[in-house]
Amino acid sequence: MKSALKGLIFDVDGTLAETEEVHRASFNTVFERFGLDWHWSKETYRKLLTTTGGKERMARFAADEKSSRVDAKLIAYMHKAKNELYAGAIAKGELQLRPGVRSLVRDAAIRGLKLGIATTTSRSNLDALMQACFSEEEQRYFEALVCGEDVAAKKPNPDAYLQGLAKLGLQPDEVLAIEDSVVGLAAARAAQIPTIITPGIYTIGDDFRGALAVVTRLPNDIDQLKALASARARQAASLPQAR
Ligand code: XBP
Ligand code: MG
Repeated sequence: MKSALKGLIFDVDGTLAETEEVHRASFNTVFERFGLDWHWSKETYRKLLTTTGGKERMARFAADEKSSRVDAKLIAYMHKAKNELYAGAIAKGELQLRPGVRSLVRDAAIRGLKLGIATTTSRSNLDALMQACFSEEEQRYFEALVCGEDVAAKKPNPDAYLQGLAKLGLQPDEVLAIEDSVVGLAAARAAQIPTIITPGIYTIGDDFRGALAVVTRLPNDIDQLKALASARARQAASLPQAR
């Protein structure tokens, strides 16, 4: 990074928390309730995750299955029902933030960095997760929230990140994106934002070429995050490591 770090933009699903198993279980319950013989195994879901957005994911599956019964109207009903189930499960406290997230967010806020969210999930899902996992004070740290409904095109399109930058009033090289997936990395990179990857249960082993760094666990504070970013930048420029 050439400029001073002034902000962080976080992805949600798979990055703040391992939410995808709750999404998947909610999708499957809804398919049963609507009388479909669909069931998404982990393997199927892993492939479907390359299509971001729950409605888009169902439309892709319907097309793959050549299912004429499933039209846009039914998809919209099922998506609403899926999100209600998801929010209910999250409100019960089924999920926790991934290691490092809370302390990194708190340290960033204390140091005056601006925080944003760029996600392809629905606003109702984000609200449910924020309320369940962050204190009211921590929720207020996030100045810019960009969700699936806010963008014309979801990730890997850069819209969510471009809107996040605009809302924070920052330039791409003043922020770091924190992501867990290849599509998320592509979206952040298309917005010219250097990206730290923390792979999740569905993305371990994926090809994250182009990321600034890939870490199994997010660092607890901004100094460690900056060290990670600059070590990798020095490596990329083939400069000697500072002693
Ligand atoms: C990951 C996604 C989302 C969720 C489902 O979002 O692809 O589509 O799986 O969300 P993120 P909706 O960018 O946070 O990784 O059903 O609300 O669309
Ligand atoms: Mg994600």
